[in-house]
Amino acid sequence: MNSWSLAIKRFPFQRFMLFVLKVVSSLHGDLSYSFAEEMKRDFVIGNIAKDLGIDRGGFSSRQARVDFEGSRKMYCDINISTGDFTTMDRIDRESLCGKKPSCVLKADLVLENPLELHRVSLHIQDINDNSPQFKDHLIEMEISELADRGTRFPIEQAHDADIGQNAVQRYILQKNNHFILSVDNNNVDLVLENKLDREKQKEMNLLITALDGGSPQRSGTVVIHVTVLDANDNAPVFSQAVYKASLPENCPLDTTVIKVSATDADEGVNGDVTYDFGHISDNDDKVFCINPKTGEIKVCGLIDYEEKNYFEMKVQAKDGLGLTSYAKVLIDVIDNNDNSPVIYLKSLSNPIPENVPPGTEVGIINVQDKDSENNRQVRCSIQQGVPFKLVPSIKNYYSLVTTGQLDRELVSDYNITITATDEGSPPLSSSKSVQLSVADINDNPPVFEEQSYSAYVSENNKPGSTLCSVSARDPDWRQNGTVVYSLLAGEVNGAPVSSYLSVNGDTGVIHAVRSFDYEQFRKFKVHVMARDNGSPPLSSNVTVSVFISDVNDNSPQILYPSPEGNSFMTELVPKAAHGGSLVSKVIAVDADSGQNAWLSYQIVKSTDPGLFTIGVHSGEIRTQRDISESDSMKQNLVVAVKDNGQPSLSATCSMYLLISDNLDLSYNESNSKLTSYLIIALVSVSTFFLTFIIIILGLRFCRRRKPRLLFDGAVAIPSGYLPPNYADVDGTGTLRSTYNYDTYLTTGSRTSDFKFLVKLVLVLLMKCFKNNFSTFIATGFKWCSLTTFNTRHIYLMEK
Ligand SMILES: *[C@@H]1O[C@H](CO)[C@@H](O)[C@H](O)[C@H]1NC(C)=O
Ligand SMILES: *[C@@H]1O[C@H](CO)[C@@H](O)[C@H](O)[C@H]1NC(C)=O
Ligand SMILES: *[C@@H]1O[C@H](CO)[C@@H](O)[C@H](O)[C@H]1NC(C)=O
Ligand SMILES: *[C@@H]1O[C@H](CO)[C@@H](O)[C@H](O)[C@H]1NC(C)=O
Ligand SMILES: CC(=O)N[C@H]1CO[C@H](CO)[C@@H](O)[C@@H]1O
Repeated sequence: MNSWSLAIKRFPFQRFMLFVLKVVSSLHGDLSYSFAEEMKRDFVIGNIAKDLGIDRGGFSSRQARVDFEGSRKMYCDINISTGDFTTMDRIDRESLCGKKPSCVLKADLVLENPLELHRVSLHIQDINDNSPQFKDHLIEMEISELADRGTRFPIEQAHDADIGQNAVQRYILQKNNHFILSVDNNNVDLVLENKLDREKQKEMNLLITALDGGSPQRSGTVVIHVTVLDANDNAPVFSQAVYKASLPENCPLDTTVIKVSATDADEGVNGDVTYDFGHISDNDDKVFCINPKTGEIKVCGLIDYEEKNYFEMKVQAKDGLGLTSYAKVLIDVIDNNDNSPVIYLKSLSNPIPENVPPGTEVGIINVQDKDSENNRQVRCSIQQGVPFKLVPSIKNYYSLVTTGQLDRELVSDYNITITATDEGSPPLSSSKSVQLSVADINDNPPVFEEQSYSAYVSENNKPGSTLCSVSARDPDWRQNGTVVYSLLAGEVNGAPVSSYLSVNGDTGVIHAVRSFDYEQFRKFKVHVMARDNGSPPLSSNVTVSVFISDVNDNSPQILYPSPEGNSFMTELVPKAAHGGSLVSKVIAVDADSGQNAWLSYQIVKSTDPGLFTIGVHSGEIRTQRDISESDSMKQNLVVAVKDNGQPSLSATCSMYLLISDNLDLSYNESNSKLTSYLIIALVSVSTFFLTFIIIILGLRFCRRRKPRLLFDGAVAIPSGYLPPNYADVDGTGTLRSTYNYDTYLTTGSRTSDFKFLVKLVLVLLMKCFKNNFSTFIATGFKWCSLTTFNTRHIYLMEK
């Protein structure tokens, strides 16, 4: 009863009922027992003795035993003493029968004494003692991300040793995004419902649970590890659609401009991005390089803002299998002040006439700078100290204009340095030299080097001799400055100047055309003109004064006594004359002047050398001692008159002296006759001339105040008294101050002015009539000399 209660305890009620039914059915004939597998040892299946209706004592005596057919293994045994049929070991249905739906163990119950044989069937019932089981716990599976929807991936089924309801009944797939499970007959498939994307999820674990129908239910799981295989389904993607960079020009090679980068979601070769330029012009290609691996864009060539200030390029990113994408790279080049301004001379009036008014435009200058912005702002200037300036004109044009009057004669060439400086930092500058010459205008007349010229020439010069030279300068250019000299027309003493002088037109040398005679005129003036060859010509003139200097070319001329030396000229000397008495006088003149006319008198020969002397300069002959009885009545003197010239010239005359007792003026009949004629003539003429002279003197004195006449006494002696060649050339000329010009003239006595006047009148007469009336003159003088002379000097001084 214990075993029943045990059985009741171990098995659910239904089983128990089934068990009971089986036992009951075996009551008739063979014994049949049914019990669950996995009962533990000594589980009492039933009491055979009881079922066979044999008492317990009888049972043991009959040697009851159990034989299992064909098997050496004893699954069950009989307690002889009790008749209980018990399990000898645990019975596993699955190992005995596998998947067979019914599992029956057959045994023979043998009783001896009498031998009795009973068949015993042991029905072993399945219990859910096995879980569904997959072959592996983890299934690795690789699926391309390109796999289409609906693709099936078979999974090996789970195995459950149990049978029937206890075997695998269904499968459950853990919830996921991509797969569902399809169980169809004996196939379990994973079906791809949503496409895979490696880039989103590159692997996943799917848990499949297999469930049996037992109670309690048992399950088994498997994990399917799905690795999503990459397909090159992603193009590289740039981090920016447009890359912008700026770059100073002239930057060194290998400067990194910018780095582009693209990523590719793919893996391995599919994700290996290489960079290159997309479409790019050949020129830009030389300027930039791209590192295919890193995407760094570097400078490989010369960046010149002036050539190109903006680059636009495409860069390409390509993965291993050739998917590409593009981005733009914009590079701004920043200007550097690397270009100096350039100065162009657009036009230049060269040469410029010197008479252009200030403000005249002479040139146009254009300045260019290839840089930009401030770097191309250019300021222009020219150096100080030139009469030019730059006037900004439109845009970057400048006019070069004059600021003042130009004068070729001062500055004929200008080097104008134009400097252009831009406003970059540091600023660059350049300069250009413009050479400008000033063209001549005939704006300067010739100018003589001296205000006036004087030429000194000795008289009796040779015709053609050089007197002097004039020279004028004209600073103008070429013919405008070429000076030609000429004489201005004029007259000298009534003759044209050209008959006196000539001037060499080229050299300005003045030649005498003829020989001059000091005694004729002492000086004259001519005007020389210097004229240039310009058109119209300019000229100026200068005065050339020619001074003729005296040469001792005139011998003294003895007026008294007459050089002929006839007896008429005999002087009477009273015997009573004391020593020192004036006896006579030698009168001589010299047409020269100055020293050349300074006369000295000398007695070179005399009858009685001790008796007479002569005043060296006065020419007065005086007795040296009282005349004595012994002296000869007739005395002859030879007087030499010398001038002071170098060499000196001289003349001689003889004087006859007669010493007489009474000095009566007894004349020959003819003499007295002549004397009376003379007296009549003198009286009448002198009256007339006195008036005339007074009138002339008055006129001259008033009009010119020259010559000044110095006189003492009542009588004026005009220069007209002198021989004609003593006269001034024009009566007004000037003499050199050193040229002391005086005339020594010995005249009559202090007391007989009238007589002197008469003598003068005689000379005047002679001059007037130009009559060589020598006898007349001689007689006149003779008459005059009869009176006693006192020495009187008349100085005729002219300034
Ligand atoms: C101008 O420059 C040239 C050469 O550059 C030189 O020969 C000439 O003498 C200069 N002239 C002046 C006026 O400076
Ligand atoms: C001389 O001056 C004139 C104007 O007065 C000018 O036309 C001419 O060209 C000048 N001659 C020379 C050689 O410079
Ligand atoms: C000579 O020059 C002066 C001034 O220098 C001038 O007054 C005069 O008219 C000129 N004479 C001639 C003939 O040119
Ligand atoms: C008068 O003159 C003549 C000759 O001229 C002369 O021979 C004569 O002696 C003179 N008589 C007197 C008195 O001098
Ligand atoms: C051999 C054997 O197991 N005998 C047993 C039979 O039953 C009695 C009573 O329960 C036992 O005492 C024996 O040992």
